[in-house]
Amino acid sequence: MEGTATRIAERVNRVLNPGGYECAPFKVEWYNDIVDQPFKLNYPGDTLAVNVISAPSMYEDALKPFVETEIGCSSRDPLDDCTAFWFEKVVQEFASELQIEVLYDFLVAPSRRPLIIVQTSGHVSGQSFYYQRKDLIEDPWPRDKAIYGVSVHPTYGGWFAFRGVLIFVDMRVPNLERVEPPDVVPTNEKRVELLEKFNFHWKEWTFRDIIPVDVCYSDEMKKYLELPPGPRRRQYLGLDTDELLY
Ligand code: B12
Repeated sequence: MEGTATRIAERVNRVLNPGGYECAPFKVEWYNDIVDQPFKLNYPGDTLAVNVISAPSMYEDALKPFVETEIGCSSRDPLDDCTAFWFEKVVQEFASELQIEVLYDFLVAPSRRPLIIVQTSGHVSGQSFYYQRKDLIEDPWPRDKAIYGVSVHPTYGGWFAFRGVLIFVDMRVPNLERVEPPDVVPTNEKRVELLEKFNFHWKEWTFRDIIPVDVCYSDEMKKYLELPPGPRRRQYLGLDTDELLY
């Protein structure tokens, strides 16, 4: 991997790892080469980007301390506020040297199109393999049925989430070496099982266990994630009625 990009990614990881976040670098062109026109990022192809995920430890290491201290923040979902809080630490880390643009996983254009499709950025960064219907040799679903793709991480299986991409807008890394994501679900049969579980049984969490993992979300974290954003905030404010919220 190119030295500069490695050093930058290591610095980003040093800032983010204590919060349970992990990053990996990629070149914008690796992403732009495969996505359709509306999703392409408007930066030169050899611009450095880093993909950021959260591991299961993010709940204890970042979210809980965050909501206990920063509850006055503005958006509807404390999880998104918490990500913004940690990404801002990265922006500050590089403030005197490099400009960073942040593309959160939850940002959408006025057309509702996501600004970044993180399963693809995760794949090209080598962090997690993105399994799509088009990778299958054969499958059991009707042709016209939309089947969403799902990413699997070699360490966390499905027990992780994408949080966004940081673009180092002035940093060119033409020599960055590409790292392929490990194909941890290599057979057609297992891939069908994975997509079946992700598309039709995702509330049971089972797609996340498609490969054995050492750590998964705690019961408390699962319960938290099952709440819509309003109640998520209320849970931490210790409130139990809607009217107190607004
Ligand atoms: C919109 C959205 C939804 C919608 C629609 C789903 C969809 N995939 O379209 C709905 C509301 C249904 C949904 C539901 C869920 N979602 Co959702 N969703 C998203 C969101 C915001 C955007 C997805 C999107 O619109 N993609 C656009 C389409 C066109 O992309 P695409 O199909 O991948 O096509 C691209 C690729 O094929 C690429 N491409 C082309 N050729 C090649 C070749 C290669 C090799 C590669 C890698 C790529 C590639 O180019 C295409 C675009 O041009 C993402 C976050 C994000 N910002 O990406 C989360 C996301 C996909 N959702 C996620 C999850 C977990 C869920 C739920 C389980 C709910 C939940 N919160 O727990 C459910 C499960 C799905 C279900 N059964 O309903 C996770 C998935 C994590 C993972 N491990 O993959 C994501 C990534 C959120 C996150 N931050 O982690 N979701």
